[in-house]
Amino acid sequence: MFTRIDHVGVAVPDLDVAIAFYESTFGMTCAHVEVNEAQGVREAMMAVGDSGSYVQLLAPLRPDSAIAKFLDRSGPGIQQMAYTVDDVEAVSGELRAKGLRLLYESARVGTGGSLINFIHPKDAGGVLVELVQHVEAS
Ligand code: V0V
Repeated sequence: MFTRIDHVGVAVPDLDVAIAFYESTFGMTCAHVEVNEAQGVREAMMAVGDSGSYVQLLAPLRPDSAIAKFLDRSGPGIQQMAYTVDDVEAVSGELRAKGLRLLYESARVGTGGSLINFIHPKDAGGVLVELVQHVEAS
């Protein structure tokens, strides 16, 4: 169902401060920065060596965004676990058939044009699980 861990998402109040911390403290490289208006985030993908694994730093664009709410409730920290899938609609359908709630009826646009959906944290042991289907740039 899942092919690998895609990234771990960490909520941060200030993206530039967090990027600088991850670079100078952990020696990670910032591979990509993007604003996703629909998700209400400014985010950075921090590469963990050459492993292909990433930490995704997520800062809120607006007070009513998912990340702002998370920061208000829990403070900075791990907000989500993301898995790569080959076909997000197919995997979402399989999970719905198992009784889990997916947050979106159909996948939405995520980092780098990927297609994403989320499993409600209450249906996944208290973890917000993101499904990520990478889409080749045409
Ligand atoms: C809320 N809860 C969580 C949680 N957020 N538990 C674990 N991890 C989280 N991140 C718990 C919360 O404590 C409540 O538990 C319960 O779920 C219901 O809370 P709620 O009041 O309905 O919470 P809201 O309004 O904060 O909404 C939670 C959801 C929201 C998950 C529905 O955050 C959401 O829509 N997330 C999906 C979108 C997202 O996260 N976007 C930002 C990343 P109690 O108190 O009832 O026990 S964007 C991204 O990842 C991109 C672009 C990408 O990767 O490409």
